[in-house]
Amino acid sequence: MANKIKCILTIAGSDSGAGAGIQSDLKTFKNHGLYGLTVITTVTAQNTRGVSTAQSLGQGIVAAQLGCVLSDFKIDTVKIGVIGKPGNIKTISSMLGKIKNLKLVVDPVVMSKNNYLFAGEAGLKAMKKYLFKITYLLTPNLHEAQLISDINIQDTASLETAIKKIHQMGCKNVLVKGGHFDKLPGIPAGTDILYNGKKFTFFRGPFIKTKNTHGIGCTFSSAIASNLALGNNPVDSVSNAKKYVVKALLRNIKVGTCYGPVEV
Ligand code: PXL
Repeated sequence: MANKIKCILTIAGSDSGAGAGIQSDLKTFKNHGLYGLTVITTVTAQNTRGVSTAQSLGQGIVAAQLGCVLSDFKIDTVKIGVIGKPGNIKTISSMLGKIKNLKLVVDPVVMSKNNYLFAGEAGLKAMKKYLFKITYLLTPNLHEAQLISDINIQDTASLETAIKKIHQMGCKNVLVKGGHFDKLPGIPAGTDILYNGKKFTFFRGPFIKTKNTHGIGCTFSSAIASNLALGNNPVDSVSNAKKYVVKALLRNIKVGTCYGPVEV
């Protein structure tokens, strides 16, 4: 008898430094006992110092990868990171839209730590038009929440208004990650905020001071997706994923010369 294993898919960019994107997603899936599948949208040339350059793949090869995965493996949970060409978004959304009870986690990555732009205005516009409608859980950071909502977030009240506005764009759950909340009065850094259309849940956690944070956003959202794939609800999924990320931050591995990756 063959052993069964649950599948999960990431649609994202490749990081040659293996700290973020496809590589971090696969490690996270493996650590959750899942079989990870990949659709690569963009190839980045990067190391711990940052992204040097990147090339997005054409819509044909992206759609072909997704077609091969969906036609052979049983998938109900998908994580999306860097999406590449804005034209990909419509195709990916319509292909994923056919999956019944899809649990789709979208990390709306706009730029890398060293300001390499992954999604410009056209990308954000396409996400709003096609992707958010089928998104189960969106994981923007403070900067991305501001860009998506077009609200200048300065305090708890404006943050809550922005989250509600993003929720109205169709995402069933919105989680704003608190890595940048040291710049926001009223909310302790290290707090993440989830909104499900009815209530806000605050996840408090330690704010760990380390330089080695590369890939933290990817790891957090793929740990959430892994928990959803395992059947946990959104609140438990975020809570478990937060513990996973804290464990990785505390491990604080040192590879490369600059911002080392977050890895359990
Ligand atoms: O952390 C955002 C991110 C996502 N995906 C890829 C990246 C980065 C940041 O550098 O390179 C491929």
